[in-house]
Amino acid sequence: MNVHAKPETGFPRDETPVRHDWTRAEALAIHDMPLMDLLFRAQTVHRRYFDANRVQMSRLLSIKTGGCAEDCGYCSQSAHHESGLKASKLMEVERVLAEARKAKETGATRYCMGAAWREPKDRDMDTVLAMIEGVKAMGMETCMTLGMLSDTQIVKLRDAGLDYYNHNVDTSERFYPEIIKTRTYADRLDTLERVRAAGMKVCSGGIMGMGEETADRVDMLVTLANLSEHPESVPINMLIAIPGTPLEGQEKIDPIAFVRVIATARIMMPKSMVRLSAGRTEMSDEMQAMCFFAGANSIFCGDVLLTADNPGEDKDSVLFAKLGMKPMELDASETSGAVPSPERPACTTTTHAH
Ligand code: SAM
Ligand code: DTB
Ligand code: SF4
Repeated sequence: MNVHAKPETGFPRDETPVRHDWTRAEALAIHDMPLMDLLFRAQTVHRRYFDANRVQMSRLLSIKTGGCAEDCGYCSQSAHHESGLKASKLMEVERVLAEARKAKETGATRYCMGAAWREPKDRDMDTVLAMIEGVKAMGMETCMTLGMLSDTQIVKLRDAGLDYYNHNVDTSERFYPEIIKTRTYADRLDTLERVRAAGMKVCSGGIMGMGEETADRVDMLVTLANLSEHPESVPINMLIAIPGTPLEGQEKIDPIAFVRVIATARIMMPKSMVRLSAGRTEMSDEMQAMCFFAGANSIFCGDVLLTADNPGEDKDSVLFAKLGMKPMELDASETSGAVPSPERPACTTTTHAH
Protein backbone atom coordinates (compact mmCIF):
# COMPACT_ATOMS: atom_id res chain seq x y z
CA MET A 1 0.00 0.00 0.00
CA ASN A 2 1.33 3.38 -0.97
CA VAL A 3 1.89 5.65 2.02
CA HIS A 4 0.42 8.61 0.18
CA ALA A 5 -2.93 6.89 -0.17
CA LYS A 6 -5.74 8.86 1.32
CA PRO A 7 -9.21 7.56 0.64
CA GLU A 8 -11.48 10.50 -0.08
CA THR A 9 -15.15 10.64 0.63
CA GLY A 10 -17.53 11.50 -2.15
CA PHE A 11 -15.57 9.81 -4.91
CA PRO A 12 -16.61 6.43 -6.27
CA ARG A 13 -14.09 3.74 -5.44
CA ASP A 14 -12.12 2.57 -8.43
CA GLU A 15 -11.72 -1.18 -8.54
CA THR A 16 -9.70 -1.48 -11.76
CA PRO A 17 -6.92 -4.02 -11.20
CA VAL A 18 -3.32 -3.18 -12.06
CA ARG A 19 -2.90 -4.70 -15.51
CA HIS A 20 0.02 -5.58 -17.78
CA ASP A 21 -1.97 -6.84 -20.75
CA TRP A 22 -3.33 -3.69 -22.32
CA THR A 23 -4.21 -3.78 -26.00
CA ARG A 24 -3.78 -0.76 -28.22
CA ALA A 25 -7.56 -0.73 -28.85
CA GLU A 26 -8.33 -0.58 -25.11
CA ALA A 27 -5.78 2.16 -24.53
CA LEU A 28 -7.03 4.16 -27.49
CA ALA A 29 -10.62 3.81 -26.28
CA ILE A 30 -9.59 5.33 -22.92
CA HIS A 31 -7.52 8.06 -24.56
CA ASP A 32 -10.38 9.05 -26.89
CA MET A 33 -13.16 9.11 -24.26
CA PRO A 34 -15.12 12.34 -23.90
CA LEU A 35 -12.74 14.55 -21.93
CA MET A 36 -14.95 14.93 -18.86
CA ASP A 37 -15.36 11.17 -18.60
CA LEU A 38 -11.64 10.64 -19.08
CA LEU A 39 -10.70 13.19 -16.41
CA PHE A 40 -13.26 11.84 -13.95
CA ARG A 41 -12.01 8.29 -14.39
CA ALA A 42 -8.37 9.33 -14.11
CA GLN A 43 -9.04 11.33 -10.94
CA THR A 44 -10.99 8.43 -9.45
CA VAL A 45 -8.13 6.01 -10.16
CA HIS A 46 -5.67 8.56 -8.82
CA ARG A 47 -7.46 8.85 -5.47
CA ARG A 48 -7.33 5.13 -4.98
CA TYR A 49 -3.58 5.25 -4.44
CA PHE A 50 -2.62 8.87 -3.82
CA ASP A 51 -3.48 12.04 -1.96
CA ALA A 52 -4.75 14.14 -4.86
CA ASN A 53 -3.43 17.38 -3.32
CA ARG A 54 0.21 16.38 -2.95
CA VAL A 55 2.91 16.61 -5.59
CA GLN A 56 6.30 14.95 -5.44
CA MET A 57 9.21 17.33 -5.95
CA SER A 58 12.29 16.07 -7.78
CA ARG A 59 15.34 18.13 -8.57
CA LEU A 60 17.53 17.58 -11.61
CA LEU A 61 21.23 18.21 -12.10
CA SER A 62 23.25 17.75 -15.26
CA ILE A 63 26.43 16.13 -13.95
CA LYS A 64 27.96 15.92 -17.44
CA THR A 65 26.64 18.29 -20.05
CA GLY A 66 26.77 18.19 -23.86
CA GLY A 67 28.96 16.48 -26.45
CA CYS A 68 26.79 13.35 -26.48
CA ALA A 69 27.43 10.73 -29.18
CA GLU A 70 23.72 10.00 -29.64
CA ASP A 71 21.65 11.92 -32.20
CA CYS A 72 18.31 12.31 -30.34
CA GLY A 73 16.48 14.88 -32.47
CA TYR A 74 15.08 16.83 -29.50
CA CYS A 75 18.24 17.15 -27.47
CA SER A 76 20.43 20.21 -26.92
CA GLN A 77 23.25 17.94 -25.75
CA SER A 78 23.81 15.85 -28.88
CA ALA A 79 27.15 16.41 -30.60
CA HIS A 80 25.22 15.94 -33.87
CA HIS A 81 23.37 19.25 -33.47
CA GLU A 82 24.47 22.90 -33.32
CA SER A 83 22.52 24.04 -30.28
CA GLY A 84 25.36 26.27 -29.13
CA LEU A 85 25.65 24.41 -25.82
CA LYS A 86 29.15 24.21 -24.36
CA ALA A 87 30.17 20.64 -23.50
CA SER A 88 31.62 20.08 -20.05
CA LYS A 89 33.37 17.27 -18.20
CA LEU A 90 31.86 15.11 -15.48
CA MET A 91 31.35 17.29 -12.40
CA GLU A 92 33.38 16.71 -9.27
CA VAL A 93 31.63 14.77 -6.51
CA GLU A 94 31.83 17.59 -3.95
CA ARG A 95 30.18 20.08 -6.31
CA VAL A 96 27.33 17.68 -6.97
CA LEU A 97 26.86 17.07 -3.25
CA ALA A 98 26.81 20.81 -2.58
CA GLU A 99 24.00 21.21 -5.14
CA ALA A 100 22.15 18.24 -3.69
CA ARG A 101 22.35 19.71 -0.19
CA LYS A 102 20.75 22.95 -1.46
CA ALA A 103 18.01 20.96 -3.20
CA LYS A 104 17.24 19.07 -0.02
CA GLU A 105 17.09 22.26 2.05
CA THR A 106 14.48 23.59 -0.32
CA GLY A 107 12.14 20.63 -0.22
CA ALA A 108 13.24 18.20 -2.94
CA THR A 109 12.87 14.56 -1.91
CA ARG A 110 14.38 12.99 -5.00
CA TYR A 111 17.65 14.00 -6.63
CA CYS A 112 18.09 13.08 -10.29
CA MET A 113 21.51 13.25 -11.89
CA GLY A 114 21.79 13.14 -15.68
CA ALA A 115 24.81 12.65 -17.92
CA ALA A 116 24.98 13.24 -21.66
CA TRP A 117 26.44 9.85 -22.46
CA ARG A 118 25.57 7.03 -24.84
CA GLU A 119 26.81 4.86 -21.97
CA PRO A 120 29.11 5.50 -19.00
CA LYS A 121 32.82 4.78 -19.38
CA ASP A 122 34.12 2.39 -16.76
CA ARG A 123 36.67 5.00 -15.64
CA ASP A 124 33.79 7.34 -14.66
CA MET A 125 31.96 4.80 -12.55
CA ASP A 126 33.74 5.44 -9.24
CA THR A 127 32.86 9.15 -9.41
CA VAL A 128 29.24 8.39 -10.23
CA LEU A 129 29.02 5.83 -7.41
CA ALA A 130 30.41 8.36 -4.92
CA MET A 131 27.69 10.81 -5.99
CA ILE A 132 24.99 8.22 -5.30
CA GLU A 133 26.43 7.35 -1.90
CA GLY A 134 26.75 11.03 -0.95
CA VAL A 135 23.21 12.01 -2.00
CA LYS A 136 21.72 8.94 -0.37
CA ALA A 137 23.48 9.75 2.88
CA MET A 138 21.59 13.08 2.87
CA GLY A 139 18.30 11.17 2.98
CA MET A 140 17.03 11.88 -0.51
CA GLU A 141 15.98 9.32 -3.06
CA THR A 142 18.57 8.99 -5.81
CA CYS A 143 17.95 8.74 -9.54
CA MET A 144 20.42 8.66 -12.40
CA THR A 145 20.17 8.74 -16.16
CA LEU A 146 23.43 7.79 -17.84
CA GLY A 147 22.37 6.10 -21.10
CA MET A 148 22.82 2.40 -21.79
CA LEU A 149 24.41 0.23 -19.10
CA SER A 150 26.37 -3.02 -18.96
CA ASP A 151 25.34 -5.62 -16.40
CA THR A 152 28.45 -4.88 -14.35
CA GLN A 153 27.58 -1.19 -14.25
CA ILE A 154 24.00 -1.98 -13.24
CA VAL A 155 25.18 -4.05 -10.29
CA LYS A 156 27.59 -1.31 -9.19
CA LEU A 157 24.88 1.36 -9.32
CA ARG A 158 22.47 -0.82 -7.41
CA ASP A 159 25.02 -1.71 -4.76
CA ALA A 160 25.90 1.95 -4.29
CA GLY A 161 22.25 2.50 -3.35
CA LEU A 162 20.75 3.96 -6.52
CA ASP A 163 16.97 3.97 -6.06
CA TYR A 164 15.81 4.77 -9.61
CA TYR A 165 17.24 4.54 -13.09
CA ASN A 166 15.73 6.87 -15.68
CA HIS A 167 15.73 5.60 -19.23
CA ASN A 168 12.91 6.90 -21.41
CA VAL A 169 11.38 5.02 -24.31
CA ASP A 170 10.47 8.52 -25.54
CA THR A 171 7.79 7.53 -28.10
CA SER A 172 6.36 4.52 -29.95
CA GLU A 173 8.57 1.89 -31.53
CA ARG A 174 7.23 2.94 -34.95
CA PHE A 175 8.07 6.64 -34.56
CA TYR A 176 11.38 6.14 -32.71
CA PRO A 177 13.66 5.88 -35.79
CA GLU A 178 12.36 9.23 -37.05
CA ILE A 179 13.81 10.88 -33.94
CA ILE A 180 16.85 8.76 -33.01
CA LYS A 181 19.09 6.81 -35.38
CA THR A 182 22.12 5.97 -33.25
CA ARG A 183 20.32 3.37 -31.13
CA THR A 184 17.17 1.27 -31.39
CA TYR A 185 14.00 0.90 -29.39
CA ALA A 186 15.14 -2.64 -28.59
CA ASP A 187 18.38 -1.24 -27.06
CA ARG A 188 16.24 0.93 -24.82
CA LEU A 189 13.97 -1.91 -23.70
CA ASP A 190 16.95 -4.19 -23.14
CA THR A 191 18.58 -1.74 -20.69
CA LEU A 192 15.25 -1.22 -18.92
CA GLU A 193 14.73 -4.96 -18.55
CA ARG A 194 18.21 -5.56 -17.11
CA VAL A 195 17.89 -2.63 -14.69
CA ARG A 196 14.57 -4.07 -13.48
CA ALA A 197 15.95 -7.61 -13.24
CA ALA A 198 18.73 -6.31 -10.99
CA GLY A 199 16.09 -4.99 -8.61
CA MET A 200 16.29 -1.26 -9.19
CA LYS A 201 13.23 0.94 -9.57
CA VAL A 202 12.54 2.19 -13.05
CA CYS A 203 11.71 5.69 -14.29
CA SER A 204 10.63 5.65 -17.93
CA GLY A 205 8.38 7.83 -20.03
CA GLY A 206 8.60 9.98 -23.09
CA ILE A 207 8.10 13.22 -24.95
CA MET A 208 4.90 14.52 -26.47
CA GLY A 209 4.81 16.95 -29.38
CA MET A 210 7.61 15.64 -31.60
CA GLY A 211 5.29 15.24 -34.60
CA GLU A 212 3.99 11.83 -33.53
CA GLU A 213 0.41 10.69 -34.10
CA THR A 214 -2.14 9.81 -31.43
CA ALA A 215 -1.47 6.12 -32.11
CA ASP A 216 2.21 6.67 -31.25
CA ARG A 217 1.31 8.26 -27.90
CA VAL A 218 -1.01 5.40 -27.06
CA ASP A 219 1.48 2.77 -28.23
CA MET A 220 4.16 4.30 -26.01
CA LEU A 221 1.85 3.99 -23.01
CA VAL A 222 1.00 0.40 -23.94
CA THR A 223 4.73 -0.41 -24.09
CA LEU A 224 5.29 1.07 -20.61
CA ALA A 225 2.15 -0.39 -19.06
CA ASN A 226 2.87 -3.87 -20.41
CA LEU A 227 6.37 -4.10 -18.94
CA SER A 228 6.61 -6.92 -16.39
CA GLU A 229 6.29 -4.22 -13.71
CA HIS A 230 5.11 -0.68 -14.36
CA PRO A 231 7.85 1.91 -14.09
CA GLU A 232 7.51 3.42 -10.62
CA SER A 233 7.93 6.84 -12.26
CA VAL A 234 6.57 7.83 -15.64
CA PRO A 235 7.86 11.22 -16.82
CA ILE A 236 5.71 12.79 -19.51
CA ASN A 237 7.70 15.59 -21.14
CA MET A 238 6.33 18.22 -23.49
CA LEU A 239 8.90 18.89 -26.19
CA ILE A 240 11.03 21.95 -25.54
CA ALA A 241 11.84 22.87 -29.13
CA ILE A 242 15.52 23.80 -28.87
CA PRO A 243 17.08 26.02 -31.55
CA GLY A 244 19.70 24.15 -33.57
CA THR A 245 18.07 20.73 -33.09
CA PRO A 246 16.13 19.00 -35.89
CA LEU A 247 12.91 19.60 -33.93
CA GLU A 248 13.45 23.36 -33.46
CA GLY A 249 10.46 24.32 -35.63
CA GLN A 250 8.11 21.63 -34.37
CA GLU A 251 4.54 22.79 -33.84
CA LYS A 252 3.46 22.75 -30.18
CA ILE A 253 1.20 19.92 -29.01
CA ASP A 254 -2.36 20.95 -28.23
CA PRO A 255 -2.71 21.27 -24.42
CA ILE A 256 -5.83 19.10 -24.27
CA ALA A 257 -4.08 16.38 -26.29
CA PHE A 258 -1.26 16.49 -23.72
CA VAL A 259 -3.71 16.22 -20.81
CA ARG A 260 -5.27 13.17 -22.47
CA VAL A 261 -1.88 11.42 -22.40
CA ILE A 262 -1.43 12.17 -18.70
CA ALA A 263 -4.91 10.86 -17.89
CA THR A 264 -4.41 7.71 -19.96
CA ALA A 265 -1.05 7.08 -18.28
CA ARG A 266 -2.67 7.47 -14.84
CA ILE A 267 -5.45 5.00 -15.68
CA MET A 268 -3.13 2.41 -17.23
CA MET A 269 -0.43 2.68 -14.53
CA PRO A 270 -2.48 3.56 -11.45
CA LYS A 271 0.25 3.14 -8.81
CA SER A 272 3.05 4.96 -10.68
CA MET A 273 4.17 8.50 -10.08
CA VAL A 274 3.23 10.34 -13.27
CA ARG A 275 5.61 13.26 -13.65
CA LEU A 276 4.65 16.45 -15.44
CA SER A 277 8.21 16.91 -16.66
CA ALA A 278 9.83 19.15 -19.27
CA GLY A 279 7.92 22.01 -20.87
CA ARG A 280 6.16 23.55 -17.86
CA THR A 281 7.50 27.04 -18.64
CA GLU A 282 5.28 26.95 -21.74
CA MET A 283 2.21 25.70 -19.86
CA SER A 284 -0.46 27.94 -18.35
CA ASP A 285 -1.53 27.49 -14.74
CA GLU A 286 -4.80 26.10 -16.08
CA MET A 287 -3.03 23.48 -18.18
CA GLN A 288 -0.89 22.38 -15.25
CA ALA A 289 -3.97 22.24 -13.00
CA MET A 290 -5.69 20.07 -15.56
CA CYS A 291 -2.63 17.78 -15.70
CA PHE A 292 -2.76 17.40 -11.90
CA PHE A 293 -6.47 16.64 -12.09
CA ALA A 294 -5.68 14.07 -14.80
CA GLY A 295 -3.37 12.32 -12.33
CA ALA A 296 0.06 13.91 -12.64
CA ASN A 297 1.57 13.91 -9.14
CA SER A 298 5.20 14.77 -9.59
CA ILE A 299 7.18 17.67 -11.05
CA PHE A 300 10.75 18.83 -11.45
CA CYS A 301 11.32 21.83 -9.22
CA GLY A 302 13.95 24.52 -9.57
CA ASP A 303 14.68 27.00 -12.33
CA VAL A 304 16.59 24.67 -14.62
CA LEU A 305 16.08 21.11 -15.88
CA LEU A 306 19.26 19.71 -17.43
CA THR A 307 19.98 22.54 -19.85
CA ALA A 308 16.57 24.16 -20.36
CA ASP A 309 14.47 26.48 -18.19
CA ASN A 310 11.90 25.35 -15.65
CA PRO A 311 9.41 27.62 -13.81
CA GLY A 312 11.42 27.90 -10.56
CA GLU A 313 10.32 28.23 -6.96
CA ASP A 314 8.55 31.60 -7.14
CA LYS A 315 6.16 30.55 -9.88
CA ASP A 316 5.60 27.08 -8.46
CA SER A 317 4.83 28.26 -4.94
CA VAL A 318 2.26 30.72 -6.33
CA LEU A 319 0.72 27.93 -8.41
CA PHE A 320 0.68 25.51 -5.47
CA ALA A 321 -0.98 28.14 -3.25
CA LYS A 322 -3.65 28.82 -5.87
CA LEU A 323 -4.38 25.11 -6.24
CA GLY A 324 -4.14 24.29 -2.54
CA MET A 325 -1.48 21.71 -3.33
CA LYS A 326 1.51 20.77 -1.21
CA PRO A 327 4.83 19.00 -1.77
CA MET A 328 4.69 15.29 -1.05
CA GLU A 329 6.60 13.97 1.92
CA LEU A 330 9.25 11.37 1.43
CA ASP A 331 8.27 7.87 2.39
CA ALA A 332 10.78 7.55 5.18
CA SER A 333 10.63 3.77 5.03
CA GLU A 334 12.16 3.75 1.56
CA THR A 335 15.35 5.61 2.40
CA SER A 336 17.34 6.39 5.49
CA GLY A 337 16.21 9.93 5.21
CA ALA A 338 14.36 12.59 7.09
CA VAL A 339 10.91 13.80 6.15
CA PRO A 340 10.91 17.34 4.74
CA SER A 341 8.26 19.62 6.14
CA PRO A 342 5.12 19.61 4.03
CA GLU A 343 4.71 23.29 4.95
CA ARG A 344 7.97 24.14 3.25
CA PRO A 345 7.56 25.85 -0.11
CA ALA A 346 8.43 24.13 -3.36
CA CYS A 347 12.17 24.08 -4.15
CA THR A 348 13.87 27.39 -3.73
CA THR A 349 15.70 28.66 -6.75
CA THR A 350 19.35 27.66 -6.63
CA THR A 351 22.08 28.48 -9.08
CA HIS A 352 23.34 25.49 -10.98
CA ALA A 353 26.93 25.47 -12.09
CA HIS A 354 27.21 23.11 -15.06
N1 SAM B 1 21.56 10.59 -21.91
C1 SAM B 1 20.56 10.01 -21.12
C2 SAM B 1 19.47 9.35 -21.91
O1 SAM B 1 19.17 9.78 -23.00
O2 SAM B 1 18.92 8.39 -21.41
C3 SAM B 1 19.94 10.96 -20.13
C4 SAM B 1 19.59 12.38 -20.40
S1 SAM B 1 18.21 12.69 -21.46
C5 SAM B 1 18.37 14.43 -21.60
C6 SAM B 1 16.75 12.33 -20.54
C7 SAM B 1 15.42 12.55 -21.21
O3 SAM B 1 15.09 13.92 -21.24
C8 SAM B 1 15.25 12.12 -22.65
O4 SAM B 1 15.04 10.76 -22.78
C9 SAM B 1 14.03 12.90 -23.07
O5 SAM B 1 12.84 12.16 -22.83
C10 SAM B 1 14.07 14.13 -22.18
N2 SAM B 1 14.40 15.32 -22.97
C11 SAM B 1 15.60 15.66 -23.46
N3 SAM B 1 15.55 16.80 -24.18
C12 SAM B 1 14.25 17.19 -24.17
C13 SAM B 1 13.55 18.29 -24.76
N4 SAM B 1 14.18 19.19 -25.52
N5 SAM B 1 12.23 18.39 -24.53
C14 SAM B 1 11.59 17.48 -23.76
N6 SAM B 1 12.20 16.42 -23.19
C15 SAM B 1 13.52 16.27 -23.40
C1 DTB C 1 12.91 13.21 -18.13
O1 DTB C 1 12.03 12.49 -18.63
N1 DTB C 1 12.96 14.52 -18.27
C2 DTB C 1 14.14 15.05 -17.62
C3 DTB C 1 14.73 13.79 -16.91
N2 DTB C 1 13.90 12.76 -17.39
C4 DTB C 1 16.16 13.49 -17.00
C5 DTB C 1 15.01 15.78 -18.53
C6 DTB C 1 14.31 16.89 -19.26
C7 DTB C 1 15.29 17.57 -20.11
C8 DTB C 1 14.72 18.77 -20.76
C9 DTB C 1 15.67 19.44 -21.66
C10 DTB C 1 16.91 19.98 -21.04
O2 DTB C 1 16.93 20.45 -19.89
O3 DTB C 1 17.92 19.98 -21.74
FE1 SF4 D 1 22.51 12.09 -25.41
FE2 SF4 D 1 20.46 11.62 -23.74
FE3 SF4 D 1 20.53 13.87 -25.25
FE4 SF4 D 1 20.10 11.54 -26.42
S1 SF4 D 1 18.79 12.53 -24.89
S2 SF4 D 1 21.52 13.13 -27.15
S3 SF4 D 1 21.39 10.19 -25.19
S4 SF4 D 1 21.95 13.33 -23.62
